[in-house]
Amino acid sequence: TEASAGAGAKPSQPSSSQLDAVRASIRDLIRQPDYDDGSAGPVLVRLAWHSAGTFDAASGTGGSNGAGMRYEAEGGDPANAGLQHARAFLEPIKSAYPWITYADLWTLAGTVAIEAMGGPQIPWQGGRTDFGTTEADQAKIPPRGRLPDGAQGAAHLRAIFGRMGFNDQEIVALSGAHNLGRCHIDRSGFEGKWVNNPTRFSNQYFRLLLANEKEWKRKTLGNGVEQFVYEEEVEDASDEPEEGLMMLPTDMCLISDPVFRTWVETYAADKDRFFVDFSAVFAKLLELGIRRDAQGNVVNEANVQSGYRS
Ligand code: ZEM
Repeated sequence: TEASAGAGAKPSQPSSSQLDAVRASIRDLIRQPDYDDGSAGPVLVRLAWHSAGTFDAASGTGGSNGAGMRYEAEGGDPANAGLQHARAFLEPIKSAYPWITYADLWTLAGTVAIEAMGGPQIPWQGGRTDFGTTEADQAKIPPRGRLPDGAQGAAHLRAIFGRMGFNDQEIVALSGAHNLGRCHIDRSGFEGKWVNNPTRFSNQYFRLLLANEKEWKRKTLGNGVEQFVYEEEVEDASDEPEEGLMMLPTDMCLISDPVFRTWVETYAADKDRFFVDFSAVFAKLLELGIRRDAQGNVVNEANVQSGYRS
């Protein structure tokens, strides 16, 4: 079918001005006064990450091709709770530019959001296809359970990210995305934001991990979930209490594990180094599961069968 081949709907090579128009439209939707902290940016970054973070290097399965989260098998995974908001934000862009695949749009939006929030430029290449409803395509939807669990520690992070092909330095750099956004009790069961300005990309997350090292206290939420919190005692002129900051157990393991910690210290001290390394590792993440030929064209089973080259 056309959907499973994925090729019929898009131009063989979108021009750079066509892609720039999509980028501009994404930038225009990031400000969302009625959504979290007034921004769609963080949840778009998380959508891009979860679309790719299912990759398994050993079997070559999972990764950013396919946009399987449009289907219940992947979209209904509790690990992806809340990402329907990110997909809904992007739906008008898909309608306006039907030639772009969802898999390309979701990954591109992550890069545009990071840049728009003050982060580094991220190299991005298109050509991903979307899974259709054929049995063969549906079988490519990765099994649940491949994304990390915030309640765990260093061994878990090495197992999950090692499976994708990332080393210790890359794990810490990627974790710096927790400069952005927040946890929602009704999505992950955790609650709160990591930094005071969660819509500004920076290395603040690493600096807070270290600066408040002795202040992070375990807290069990009403739902039984355990996280770490830092509740600064500040006299505020208003009656509004300052919202405390939080860390996941997986965030805290980055300072208790001695090797991870050296990278936290590097990135806390050197924002430029963090930006360079984050850009490289986020670009690598978005390429997981994508096979390209020497010209950068995507080579997948559908292409081979149809002789199509994107
Ligand atoms: Zn996250 N992440 N993540 N992450 N993440 C959450 C939110 C966000 C982990 C995790 O359990 C959670 C990476 C790595 C890891 C973002 C980006 C990236 C939340 C809160 C949890 C529980 C979800 C909620 O309740 O809405 C764990 C264990 C990780 C292993 C290291 C990587 C890598 C990321 C990108 C490069 C972002 C941007 C958010 C904020 C989403 C939002 O809606 O504000």
